[in-house]
Order: sequence, then structure tokens, then C-alpha cells
Amino acid sequence: MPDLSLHPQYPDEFAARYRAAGYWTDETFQQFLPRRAEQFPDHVAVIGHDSAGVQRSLTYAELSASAERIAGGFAELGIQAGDRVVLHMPNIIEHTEVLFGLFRLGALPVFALPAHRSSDIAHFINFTDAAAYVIADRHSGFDYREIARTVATGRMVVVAGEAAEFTALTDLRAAAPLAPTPVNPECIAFLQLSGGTTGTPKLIPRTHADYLYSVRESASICGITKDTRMLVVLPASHNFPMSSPGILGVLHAGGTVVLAPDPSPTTTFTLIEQHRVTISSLVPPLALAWLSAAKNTTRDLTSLEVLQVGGAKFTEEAARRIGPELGCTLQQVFGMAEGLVNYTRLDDPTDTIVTTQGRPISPADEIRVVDDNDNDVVLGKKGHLLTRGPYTIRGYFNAAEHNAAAFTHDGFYRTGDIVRVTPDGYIVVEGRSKDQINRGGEKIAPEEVENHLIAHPHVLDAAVVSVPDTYLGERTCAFIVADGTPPNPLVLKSFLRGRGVAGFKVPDLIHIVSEFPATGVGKTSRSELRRTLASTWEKVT
Ligand code: J2J
Repeated sequence: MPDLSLHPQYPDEFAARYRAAGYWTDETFQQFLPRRAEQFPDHVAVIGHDSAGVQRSLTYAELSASAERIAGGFAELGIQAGDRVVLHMPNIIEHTEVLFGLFRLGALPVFALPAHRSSDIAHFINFTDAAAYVIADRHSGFDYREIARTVATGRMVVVAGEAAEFTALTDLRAAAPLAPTPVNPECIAFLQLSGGTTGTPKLIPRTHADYLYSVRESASICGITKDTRMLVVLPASHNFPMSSPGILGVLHAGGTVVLAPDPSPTTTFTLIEQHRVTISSLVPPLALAWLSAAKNTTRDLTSLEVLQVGGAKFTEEAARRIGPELGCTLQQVFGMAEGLVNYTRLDDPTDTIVTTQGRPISPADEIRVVDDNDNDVVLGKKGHLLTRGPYTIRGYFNAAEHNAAAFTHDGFYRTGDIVRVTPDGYIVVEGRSKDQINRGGEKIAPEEVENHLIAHPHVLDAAVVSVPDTYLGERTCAFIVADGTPPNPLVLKSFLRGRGVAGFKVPDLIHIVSEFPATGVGKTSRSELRRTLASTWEKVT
């Protein structure tokens, strides 16, 4: 079993300060739901489709009882507190039940996204030495059990829906409720995924105390109460819909979570009307899709009070349209699974809301904007954003070498974002210095995709770059130097899918070139090469 302390901790002096200020409390995710179930027993906690496509709802008392039984079921399978469990489910009601079942047991969910395929899942299972893999049977035409068959051998596999040769989630529900071993609030509660800049995605260890602080404050900043009805359109396991304020912020306040089984305006607008939804969170391309669909809809969207948009830069032009065209307040959210989250406040002037990405959650969030040599720039000038604070990690899980580059010696996280800060402390995202592509909010590490491309016998070298796109903001383009016969781009794409690469990581465009421009040697030159190729893109199309 990997040593769970294999990541830099908060230094004692900082932990003491965060405790003394009341940011970190004793509450854990193990107690979270039972406590809310005592406060709001008959209030509806979650509404969603189940794996069979039937819409169901659970009160707080029912959700908590279900989580208890599922925790007992996992324990009977031999899963213990501290074990890692890869949770790979779409937005179905079982996602919430399993999440809280694992929390109750004290096991650590590893949050895979529904679009992940066998290549990512194999890495999550092996790197965390996961004891179990929990999936839906099928969703959106994909059979998740196929991944279990290829990469989860030797692990417990639990399936919501038809289990085939695996263990059915319904069997876990038959277990006796569990008397759990209490967990320490300052220990890891789960592993989130980083957008990634390297060959393999990094895992983000978040503690009960740090994450619950961000959840409580987010709920308060976003005006969440027991009357809130939040539509979860983005994948439930992603940090944004999970915690900013997301599912956890709504459940913290006794509100109702409505899970959308797919993000289409047809489905989501129907759910808004049906459940009188008050708030939702989207990435920019989905916000554009809502704006366009709202022009002709017959659905009643008047219950919607707040629309949060984040995950990628939202253009000012589109931001200005949200209020007038959707009849709600826009809230920009600039966050990261590593920690720091910024919000425009609901009562900010319109100009602030449409031209900035918000300000930090906490007065204890330390923000530095620096030049290439880590010197602070003059306020208002562009630079690299560094941050440290009560809910920002001090290091990735089991990644000492990468941590040395991704954090300063005094514990600031190098976000890789280029920003400027306005005189009143709001952050404007101006660009990025990290090797990452942000495809409409979905993050892609070029190096990871290049490694898969190079595995093809007719690919000598590959460089994956971002190219502008009006709808997604950015798309991916792979430049390929062929080894012998140039491979057909369509064949290459299906080669990647065959290797279990997630669909959003498969390059949108593939260009075969005879050679790459010379940019020197070494790792930095790889980033330079990508920049040079990105700038040649307009010439090649
Ligand atoms: C520009 N870039 C943004 C924004 C994130 C809330 C909201 C989003 C995330 C998220 C999250 C951006 N404008 N409004 O975890 O809790 C880019 C930045 C950032 C990276 C983090 C949350 N909002 N970004 O997107 O871990 O580059 O988290 O560093 O997926 O997304 O990505 P991720």
C-alpha cells in the first residue's frame, strides 16, 4: 500500500494558524452527511436518474441511510478506511450514494471523469494501488465494464446496474450498517485529478479540514441555503461542480442537488423547469450553447437566479449576454483542483462580473504575481500566479520530483496561469505558461498525448499544441513527423482510442510535417517547439 504521507504536509505553524482562525475545524466527511440528515431529515437532498435511467429522489435521511449500508457493503468486501477506490461514474444518483458510502467508511475516492478511458484508469488504479473500482454498467453508449475487464484485474469491481461477472452495487446495500472508525480531519479525504502538464496526470491529496473550509465559504459566498436547487451539468466528480460550491456546498446548507444525465440544453432546460432550479455551473462552451438554445426555448427558466461559469476563460462579450438573455446573475469562477478558488461576488457591479475572474475565497489566500525570476511584478502588471493558503495543497501525491518544480521552496503553488490583479484585488486571467491545453474547460497535457502518438510504428516524433477555436476557446492539433509512410490521420485517431485514450485528448487536427524546426535540446525546448508550431498553424491551414 502506498504511504499516504507521501506528499508534503502543511507546516505546523500554518496548520496551527488555520486552526486558530477557525478555518480548519474538526468536521470530517464521515460526519458530514449524518449531521445534515439530523438537521434536514425529510428535505430532498438529491434528484437524479439511476443507472437504469429512472428518475429518483432521496431525502437527507434516505441518502444517509443508503450511504451507511453501502459503507457496510464495502467493508464486507474487505475495503477498509484509508483504501483508495477509483470512482468512475457519470451523473447518476448512485454517484452521490457511493461517494458518501466511501466517506462514511473512511475510504478515499479517486475521482475519475466519465470521459476517462482505460489508459487513465489503469494509471489511477496502479498509482494509488486502489482496492476497488466503482462504475456504472453503461452510459452514453459506453460500457464501463469493458475497462474493468482490461485494467482492473485483481481489484474489487462494483457496478451500478447490470454487474455481469462483477459485484452489484445493490448487493452492497444488503449489508448491515457500519460502525465506522473515526478519521482524522487533517488527513487526506480523497484524491482529485490535476489537469496535468506531464506524461501522467498528477493526483491531488485534499484533507477533510481544508476542503470543508472551502466548501463552507463557497456556499456562503454563493448564497446557498436550504431553498437552493442546483443543477449539476458538469461531471459530478470534477472539482468545480463538487465543491465550488457544487454538490457539497448545497448539501452543506441543506439544499437540493439535481443531477443532469447529459449536458444538452434539451435535457437541462427541462430539468430547470421541472425542479425550479435556482443555480447551475457551466464551462464557457456550454454557457454559449445555453445562450443560443434559450432564444427558442418554450421551457420556463425564470427560477434560475445564478449561473456560474468557469474552468476556462469566458469572453467579456459572452459574459455580457448572460444577464439579459438568461435573466440571471453571472458569477465567474476561476478555480483549480489544487486549491485556490476565486469568485465574482453576486452583488459586484456588472463591469467587475464581466471583466474579471473574481477574487479569492479567503482572506488567508496568499496571492503573488511574479516575473520569470520569481520577483513580484508591479500591481496591475501581468505575471505568473503563485498561491498559498488554507485550502491549497503543498504538494501532489507521491510526486517528489514534480513537486520541486510545481511549488516554490516556501510552499507557493505555481498555478501556471498568467494573470493580473486589479486595484481592488480581482484577478484577470490573461493566459498560461504551463504546458497544458484547455479545451473548453477540459485539460490536456500535450506530453501525455505525444507519448501515445509516438507509440505508433509510423510516427517518428509528435508535438501537440493548442489552436484557437471560436466555440471551445482552444482545440488540439498534433504535428507529426512520419517514420516512413505518413500515417493516415483517421487511422492515428482510432489508434489512440484503441490505446484507451479519452476522447477529449484525441487531437482534433493532425498535420504531417517533414521535420520540426530546430529549437535546441532538452525539456524547455519541447515547450518552445510547441510554441513555434502553434504559431505556424495559420500558415498550414
Ligand atoms: C480562465 N481559466 C480558468 C477561468 C479555471 C472551480 C472552477 C474551475 C475549476 C477548474 C475548479 C478559469 N478562467 N474562470 O477546480 O473549483 C483554468 C486555469 C486553472 C485550471 C484549473 C473549481 N477557471 N481555469 O477548472 O483543476 O488554468 O479546475 O489553473 O480543472 O483551469 O483546472 P481544474
